[in-house]
Amino acid sequence: MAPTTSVHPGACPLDCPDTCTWQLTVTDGRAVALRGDPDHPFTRGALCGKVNRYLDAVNGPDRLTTPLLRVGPRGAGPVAYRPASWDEAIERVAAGLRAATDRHGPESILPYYFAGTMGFVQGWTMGPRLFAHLGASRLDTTICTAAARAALGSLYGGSVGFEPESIVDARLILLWGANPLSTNLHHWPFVRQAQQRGAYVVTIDPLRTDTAARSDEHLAPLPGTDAALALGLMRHIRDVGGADREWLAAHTTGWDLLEARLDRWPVDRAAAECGLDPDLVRRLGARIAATRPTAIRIGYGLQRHAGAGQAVRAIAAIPLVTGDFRHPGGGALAGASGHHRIDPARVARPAGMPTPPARSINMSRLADALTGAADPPVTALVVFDANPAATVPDQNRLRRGLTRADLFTVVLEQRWTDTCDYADVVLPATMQPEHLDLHTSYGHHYATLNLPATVAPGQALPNTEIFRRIAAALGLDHPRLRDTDEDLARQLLHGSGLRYEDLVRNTYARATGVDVGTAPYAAGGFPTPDGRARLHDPRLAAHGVDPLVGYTPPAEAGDAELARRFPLALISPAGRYFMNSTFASLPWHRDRTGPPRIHLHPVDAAARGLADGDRARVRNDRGAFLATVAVDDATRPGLAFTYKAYWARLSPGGNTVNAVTAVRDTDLGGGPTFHDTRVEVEAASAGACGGDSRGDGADLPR
Ligand SMILES: Nc1nc2c(c(=O)[nH]1)N[C@H]1C(S)=C(S)[C@@H](COP(=O)(O)OP(=O)(O)OC[C@H]3O[C@@H](n4cnc5c(=O)[nH]c(N)nc54)[C@H](O)[C@@H]3O)O[C@H]1N2
Ligand SMILES: Nc1nc2c(c(=O)[nH]1)N[C@H]1C(S)=C(S)[C@@H](COP(=O)(O)OP(=O)(O)OC[C@H]3O[C@@H](n4cnc5c(=O)[nH]c(N)nc54)[C@H](O)[C@@H]3O)O[C@H]1N2
Ligand SMILES: [Mo]
Repeated sequence: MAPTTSVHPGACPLDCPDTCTWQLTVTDGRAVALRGDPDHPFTRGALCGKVNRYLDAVNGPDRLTTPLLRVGPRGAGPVAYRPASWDEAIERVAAGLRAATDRHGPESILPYYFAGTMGFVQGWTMGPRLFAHLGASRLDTTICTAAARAALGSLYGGSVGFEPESIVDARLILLWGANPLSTNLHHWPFVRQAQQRGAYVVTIDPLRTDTAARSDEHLAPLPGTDAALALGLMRHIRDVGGADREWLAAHTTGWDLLEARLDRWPVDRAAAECGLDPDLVRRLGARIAATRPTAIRIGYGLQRHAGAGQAVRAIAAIPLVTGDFRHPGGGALAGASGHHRIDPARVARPAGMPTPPARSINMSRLADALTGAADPPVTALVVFDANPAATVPDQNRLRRGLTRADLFTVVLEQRWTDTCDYADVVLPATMQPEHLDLHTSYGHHYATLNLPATVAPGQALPNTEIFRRIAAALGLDHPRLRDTDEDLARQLLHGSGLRYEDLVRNTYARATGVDVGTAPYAAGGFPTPDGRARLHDPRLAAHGVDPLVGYTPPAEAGDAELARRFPLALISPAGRYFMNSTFASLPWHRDRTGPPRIHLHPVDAAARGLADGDRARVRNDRGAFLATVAVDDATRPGLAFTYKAYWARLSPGGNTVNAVTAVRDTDLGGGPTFHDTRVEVEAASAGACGGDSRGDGADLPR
């Protein structure tokens, strides 16, 4: 019989601002080819390198295909598990959750989830809905954008900014703490188009990334000092007459106070704080003052520091001072999610479904929550769409929590990960070609519907179906716990102006009230109660934060005392071929990325007698990880870097960079401070890692 082939449009589910629309070719039920949809207005066809190989993940021999119950010791890998039927596995989960509730109440259950899929159906609706109804602890989802969300919520009234496609009209573009060539690839052609029309592009990043190398200018401040730089720039802009006083008066509050503060931030002070030549700061300030429109694309890298909240506020204040929001292509953008009118929280806790009050637990503090700080203790953990054993800070302490004898852990996963090593029950989950989902985007203004196109391998089920079965096994009979995936998608779209039927027909649609190429805040109208942007926000005092835009210095990176013992600041930004820890086990992606490396400036490598290719131990008081030395002048003396999100079980010594990162909150939002870390690096003696080191993952299929 001739093979049958069909093409199915869908959405890339990964945690990336781009949310590509793709076209999946299915032959005889198997996903065989994937390409970008060339007609999508923002993502325009090409997928990124890592997602070109997404089908390696879908069709991989390591897909989980049956529920697994632990019968051996934790940490021993898949050999410690036996296959089970769904009925037996779900019964086991229900029994574990009941036991936790009987002993310490429902708040002893913690769901832990993030953006393994950005789809709201499989991600942030049915799972949170079930746990909210149970009265389990709520998860404060801080691990990624909490500081920016809080900062922008204060300053602009929400995660809003310039219309992403309008950046083609900018005459000056600042890429600030962002590396779009690795992490926001589909915005880059718009930046290039602006550059070809004569825009001047400046990257502000402690590292000379590919993005920095392709910019017209690169400023490399010390990590965690961006707010000081922003204050120095605003001071110079003001001094050369670049403040748009009319616009400031009409559409902001607090300019008088900020202007007084700028008096105390001469460029020389700001530049000294940032480790920059003051003339470079003055030159950039003068350029901003003279160039309309200026677009500032704020990335997430600068957010992973103790002073992240003030950093985002201060940077996002610059276009308020210059009046840039008057113009298409002017303003700042750290995330576009606030423009979308689809709210998963509303669907997670639907009207009419009882949800007992419950405490919140900050996900970035998971190591704390599992090692005694929580009362009642967390005794049942249900993980989905995340791999916390690799991705949260203070890995050694986290691991002590995950191996607690009285902790019952369930992991819903597509493949065996670091976190599965600690599970009592592992449940096989579907991937994007196999389930329904609905996506917005944090980098553009389109929503995308993804319909199932293939059948899942073995017995894998969508998260939603797993939660429906858990609810039934717990005897919960609220009808909202039986909603189908299509019901959930329709509920998400309710009130958004988009119709499910239209998305079934057209896959994607513009999902916000903002037109392409327009300036949504030209005449103010920010989503604050009075429509004004808040340079001064009295509500912040209650959180112990300066109500006025200002500077919070870094915690470890700027600590001279600590620097005596741990002389190198360490940052761990995104690599190109992994997506957080997703793909980190796949052969093609691993080969492209190489082993964990510690990149050292030639001066720092020489001072330690380290050369390219040497095995090194990177350590501080919290732990250590092993890495191969890469001597690299893309960084500056005193600053080391490594890429985030290798798997621990596949890393030499069994630890990742998160063995040295700290549990510590950003000044606003309770976010993590991954990039605000100090370490020492030394030649590694064989096997010396200092953590609870485990195998090299030899039992994983390769
Ligand atoms: N290929 C790929 N793409 C991804 C991801 C991935 O893992 N791989 N992750 C996704 C996720 S979850 C996110 S949140 C985004 C993150 O994407 P980005 O916003 O690009 O964030 P990072 O890669 O953490 O950091 C960006 C840059 O900030 C710099 N940086 C670090 N500290 C500072 C600082 O103090 N000041 C300044 N000015 N710059 C600093 C880093 O050197 C880095 O080059 O990307 C998403 N896209
Ligand atoms: N040192 C350091 N650490 C960091 C960062 C850093 O910059 N430096 N960045 C942080 C950031 S920005 C983020 S966002 C976090 C991300 O950290 P995590 O939220 O842990 O994200 P991933 O590592 O990508 O893990 C997602 C998992 O979800 C699974 N998954 C995907 N889709 C589904 C599904 O439909 N169902 C189920 N059940 N599972 C699914 C994937 O297989 C994958 O294993 O990491 C943080 N960790
Ligand atoms: Mo993230």
